[in-house]
Amino acid sequence: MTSPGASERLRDFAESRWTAGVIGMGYVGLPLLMTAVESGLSGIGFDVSTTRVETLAQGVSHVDDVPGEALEKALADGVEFTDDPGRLTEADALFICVPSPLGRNRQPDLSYIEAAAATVESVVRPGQLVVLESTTYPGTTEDILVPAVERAGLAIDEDVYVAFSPERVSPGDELKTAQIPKVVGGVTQLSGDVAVAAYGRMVPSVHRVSSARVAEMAKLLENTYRSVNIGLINEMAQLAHELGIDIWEVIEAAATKPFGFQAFYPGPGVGGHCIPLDPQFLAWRAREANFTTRFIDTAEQVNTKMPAYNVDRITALLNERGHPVFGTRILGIGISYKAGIADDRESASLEILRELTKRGALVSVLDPVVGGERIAEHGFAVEEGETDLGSYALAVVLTDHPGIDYEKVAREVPVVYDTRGVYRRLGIISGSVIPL
Ligand code: SAJ
Repeated sequence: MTSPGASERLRDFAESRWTAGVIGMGYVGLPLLMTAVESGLSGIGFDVSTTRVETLAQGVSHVDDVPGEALEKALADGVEFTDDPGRLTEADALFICVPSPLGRNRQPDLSYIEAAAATVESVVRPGQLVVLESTTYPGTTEDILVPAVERAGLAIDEDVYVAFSPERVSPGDELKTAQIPKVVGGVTQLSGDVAVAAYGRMVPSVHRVSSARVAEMAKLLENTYRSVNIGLINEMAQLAHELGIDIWEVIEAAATKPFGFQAFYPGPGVGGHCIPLDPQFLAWRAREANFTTRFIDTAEQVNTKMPAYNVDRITALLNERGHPVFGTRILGIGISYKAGIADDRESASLEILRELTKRGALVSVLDPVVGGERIAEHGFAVEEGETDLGSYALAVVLTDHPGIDYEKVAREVPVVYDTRGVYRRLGIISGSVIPL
């Protein structure tokens, strides 16, 4: 099969109804596939999990940001889900949206990206665009994806086009993929042109950068910016406590500055599958270049110690009231890693409650978003919140889900340690509430 000319392919991606093949049906890939289909393109969703594929084909979404009705409509519009990699030859563009976690010793684990590259190598054909979206260190697209397509006997720009475009999904955020500008960088100028044409059909604007490496680094800067600023405010919160100052009031005051300040908030620690992990990709790559990323490392140290700091604050609050941790009933409010979603991966809340349990506390959890089944899976007693909460010596707000009766908690539990500033934000005044 000879590859159509580059200008013809550019026009195809810019104007025709082409097929998007998304590899990885997770919290990034499924919304991207939905965006492609909602933009009028055809879509094939591939995942190695047959169960996940079958469930999606039945119109059942496992991704909070993709409601069942959106999936049903996409199915009616012809979207297909498959665990057969061979189907990907039908796609004109392949988007790789697989996990990029940290492995042992917090080293980047590229095994999912390498497996996806192997799949691409087995199916890639002339005329295809191949894009990596998974967050990774600068150079991954050139180091892993380009050799894969070349081993398939195809040449960059003559046969296939290869680029990187970082995912920007913020789970639970009202902004959806179709509304978020995309950064796109090709491994060559022409590959970049083709990728820009393809994404231009799906997102409101495309910010073109000169290479895949720039695009890879831009994503890491975005998330390192968050990690470092969260680390800063977590440290400032500890200092403010030592000085007897309410950090929440300080942040509220600083945030009145209409320029040059973005509020970040202290908390139980940093969870999720991005902020705790992504900066480590940059730190790891920097070490390979004999470069020390002091800010990333310091933020990592502060953020990973926040759970222990909060356990110590809780222990002190109990001690001041004559309660040992051992044998004392504690109510943990919220175990997902951030408000409004059910995802508890890397959740600092869980780390805090596990440590309190290890010290002998009798911990129950109230988290209507995550739900009783998952709470029980973690080994905690489930608190529904309807009964009187007076049997708890202390409650700790770890995830400030909306819809929880925080006033009831403050009325019935003698001490409420608030790591999220939710009582201040809701304007609930109570003598039993102690902010982080
Ligand atoms: N957190 C704080 N204080 C803050 C902000 C966040 O303690 O001021 C904590 C959160 O509770 C959470 C963690 O940090 O445990 C991460 O928070 P996050 O708001 O960054 O949430 P993520 O990881 O789900 O989403 C982020 C995206 N967030 C935003 O841009 C608002 C973005 O960085 C990425 O698009 C996304 O990760 C990703 O997939 O990389």
